[in-house]
Amino acid sequence: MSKNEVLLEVTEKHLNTGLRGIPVGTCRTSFVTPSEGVHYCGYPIAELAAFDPEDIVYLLFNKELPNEEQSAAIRQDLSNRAAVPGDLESVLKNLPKSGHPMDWLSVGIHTLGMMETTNNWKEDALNLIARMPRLMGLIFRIREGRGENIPSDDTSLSMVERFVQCLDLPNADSEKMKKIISTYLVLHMDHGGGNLSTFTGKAIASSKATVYSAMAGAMNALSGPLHGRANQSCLEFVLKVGTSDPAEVEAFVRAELAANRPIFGFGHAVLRSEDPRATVQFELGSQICPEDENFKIITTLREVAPRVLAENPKISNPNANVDIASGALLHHAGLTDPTYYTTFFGWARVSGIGAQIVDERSVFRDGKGLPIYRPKYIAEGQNLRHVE
Ligand code: NMX
Ligand code: MLT
Repeated sequence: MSKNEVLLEVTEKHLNTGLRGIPVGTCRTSFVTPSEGVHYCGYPIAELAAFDPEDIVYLLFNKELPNEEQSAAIRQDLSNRAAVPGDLESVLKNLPKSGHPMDWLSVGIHTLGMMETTNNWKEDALNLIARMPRLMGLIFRIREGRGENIPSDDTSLSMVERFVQCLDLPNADSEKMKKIISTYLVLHMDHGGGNLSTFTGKAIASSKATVYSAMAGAMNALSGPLHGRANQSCLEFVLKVGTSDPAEVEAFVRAELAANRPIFGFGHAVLRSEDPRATVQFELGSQICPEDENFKIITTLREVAPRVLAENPKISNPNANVDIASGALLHHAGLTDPTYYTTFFGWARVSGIGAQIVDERSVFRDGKGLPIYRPKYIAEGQNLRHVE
């Protein structure tokens, strides 16, 4: 389908395609175009990348950028909501360390919901956003065996500062870390209505399950290697490549394809050019860590892989996606274990999914909210034209 074409008639060829291209609703927070990528409330993502995450939370919930007063107010509001209720730490301390960090994130969100739910969509969504930095910091510290004497949460700090303070990583350049995480959060907050984790979260919420249950389910969707976990796989891949020599990188890419393994960090269901979220991260990397070995490898991959992937006509988009560069930047910031990378994607996405759930549950249909999700499946062999 071309960029502006909207499918008005579903035929057999659209069945069993993962709903690809089939319009199912409207989205007030963001849209994605094949050539220019995601826009939050009409703003192309590259124009927003340098904003603080708090201002983008305001944008997604209010559909306009905040003025100075509104910006101060959203910071204050999120600070007021930041205290984590109950004894979250002791629950996390009893989780199996062998579990993936994304499973911890999902359980952590579910646990927060069991401790306190207001049953007001917006209240719960904003409370969860405000509590994510502490949850993230606790997950890192407890899993790493640094679960004792965790500094208490200084809720007057920004969201990113609260995470960095809780993490308290020895020898890390905390200013660089804050810049990299802040940009990461803004770039990953939302991506239209139909990406798998957002769609899953909204589908769960349509049963009037809580924001917390919906978000825990959304995190499970995000944890798959074809969706959010591609950023983990991508850095593991980069570490395996181990060279920025173009000929060796090309040989590596070809060998992966021959072994039927995906080239992580390339391709997209909707985009048909390089994802601007990747472009922004490459620009950031060339400012802050041009000599970093992993950054050099992804720079070579960005040149080599699209050319090799384009040889296969069934690949709709051979270009770099959002996951190509984020791992190299996080690694440079001192976060060297790739298994944690998708938790940052999840942390960011809680804002976009939360805002979309609030819209679907309490704004659409004059405030009544959408009905429960219930798409139709056709019995195998039945002719679509003869159904109903
Ligand atoms: N490496 C190898 N094969 C690929 C790639 C790739 N990077 N991209 C697409 N293909 C294959 C795909 O598996 C499919 O094969 P088959 O027909 O055998 O099922 C074929 O090309 C056609 O796929 P497309 O229509 O181009 O893409 P689709 O919409 O099905 O999938 C992705 C999109 C993103 C899942 C796919 O491009 C992919 O697997 N990329 C690598 C993993 C990745 O980087 N994922 C992160 C996506 C971004 N995110 O945040 O979620
Ligand atoms: C996302 O950010 O969710 C990914 O790019 C996947 C998608 O949009 O389908």
